[in-house]
Amino acid sequence: MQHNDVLEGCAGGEAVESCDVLIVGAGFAGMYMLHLARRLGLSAVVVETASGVGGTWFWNRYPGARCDVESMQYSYSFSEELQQEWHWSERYASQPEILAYANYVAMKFDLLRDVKFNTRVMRAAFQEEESRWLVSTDQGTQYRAKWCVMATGCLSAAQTPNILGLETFKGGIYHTGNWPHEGVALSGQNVGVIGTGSSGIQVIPELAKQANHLYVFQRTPNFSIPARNRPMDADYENSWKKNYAERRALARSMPAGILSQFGDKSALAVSAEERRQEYERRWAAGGTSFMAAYPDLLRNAEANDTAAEFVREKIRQAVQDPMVAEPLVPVDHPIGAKRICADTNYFETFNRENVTLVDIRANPIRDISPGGVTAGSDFYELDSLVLATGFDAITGALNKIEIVGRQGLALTEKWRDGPKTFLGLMSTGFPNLFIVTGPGSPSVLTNVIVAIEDNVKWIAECIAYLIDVDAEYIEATASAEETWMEQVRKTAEGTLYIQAKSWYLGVNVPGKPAVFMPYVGGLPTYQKICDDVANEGYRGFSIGKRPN
Ligand code: N01
Repeated sequence: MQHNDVLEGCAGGEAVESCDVLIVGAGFAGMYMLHLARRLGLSAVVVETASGVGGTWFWNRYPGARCDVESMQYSYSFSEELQQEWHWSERYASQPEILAYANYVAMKFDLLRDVKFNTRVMRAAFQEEESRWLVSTDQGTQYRAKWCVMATGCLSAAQTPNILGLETFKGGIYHTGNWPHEGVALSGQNVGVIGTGSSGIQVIPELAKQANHLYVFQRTPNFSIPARNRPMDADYENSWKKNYAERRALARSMPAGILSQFGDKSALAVSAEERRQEYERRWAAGGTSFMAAYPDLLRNAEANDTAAEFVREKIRQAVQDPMVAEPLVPVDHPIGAKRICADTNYFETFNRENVTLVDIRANPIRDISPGGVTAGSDFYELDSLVLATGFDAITGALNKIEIVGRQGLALTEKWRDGPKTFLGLMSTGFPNLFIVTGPGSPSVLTNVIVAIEDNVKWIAECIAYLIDVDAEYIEATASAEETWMEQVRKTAEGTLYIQAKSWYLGVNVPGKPAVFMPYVGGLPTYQKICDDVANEGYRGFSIGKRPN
């Protein structure tokens, strides 16, 4: 095992720091990877663009930002002490509380001393002759590492829309995914919001409270379920803390890694009245487990439509003016095929006199000028513009880095027609480069902290194995990768997910290949496959002393 955490004089006149594991990103994945790498006795360095830990929760500071997985579950499970001592104040944690948690974890496990903040990784190139990754940053620093772990996150590359004249707008432009840390004073202003996905649906009710007038530019209406957020109930918290190990294990046995009550009958096998009662019960309970009512909601269009129709009716009831309600009713995709949203008073916000819905599907934005937005034949004078326009998801953050594998192969080139990985963990041609929750893993369809923990643990155990057998490299074989991608594709084809123009498919980014990226077979199935692969001596990977 190596412990050469020292500066060496090196190539190009730059100092090169050597370490065993170079980790890109200090979000929940990078922090846990650092913790486990240290436990293996390895030297590890995390390189992070931001000035603090937390990843997506560092950047997404818009008003109303909140997790839609319950706080008792959206947290690390690896430390019993941690999960006992941390107190969540609400059913669903707000962004500031999640960021405080991330900072607490960093302090508790003494992580900060190995994180290089305010540093962006620009390039990572595999050095075949020595089986090392040479990683360069925008600060001129370089790292040579045996293993490189991309903990870059699935929703971390904010996507700015290409709208004519956007750059000419003279007011403030704020992206929800990159919200100013000092906050933004919007009170008394006329504010426009473009985008009505999860971020838009959370920020809009908050902005409506501040703005003089809020204009919501909506291209596609979305399904949303009331979150029914509330202060943490002490008995509920205690019941979790008493049974954490058991409940975490149970959660891991569920498709999304979230402990939910799953219906076991088809939505079509029960009477309309029974179904309505079940939907009412889940609507009243709040949250995204609405979709767990029946197992065929994302497999059978007719079953799906029963749930979709229920929510459509709820929207019509919530919005007083039918002329406003109708464009808010989603009709172009099955419910849940785009990530279902959880809200607090979203639809009710359109009853406010200071909120106007602008249907840009009917009246597309023509351009943005210094004073505002023109949609159809109407001009909307604005002081500020909020872009809730989402992310170049799953592959965006990876593709921003120039990653060069064997024989000069660029990852962007290899993924030109869509990402290719084995298990989302490694891509052929890129030995010793691990990806946490990469394309081809269930990641974004799960409680991502569970997915992260499982992937990171798998990677750490894999590295321990490689050290044990004195291997120089590990690389996914081309045939294993091909078979896995076929399995990812086929699994998605059996569902309604592929019927929505979603970021799961990449179609929200102009020019991005339309490939359904997540594995929809569920976390337990995926984890069993990952475990089997490891237990069978890393079947599907070639392991060797030196690359050819
Ligand atoms: O992004 P989105 P998001 N002109 O891609 C619109 C997670 N998350 O940041 O649908 C006009 O979902 C776009 O319109 P359309 C969660 O996984 C979680 O909201 O393409 N409009 C859409 O309305 C989520 O799914 C939480 O027609 C344009 C919106 O912008 C994921 O992050 C909170 C446009 C983008 O919606 C992404 O959510 C927040 C254009 N040129 C986020 N370009 C919670 O845990 C885009 N749009 C609760």
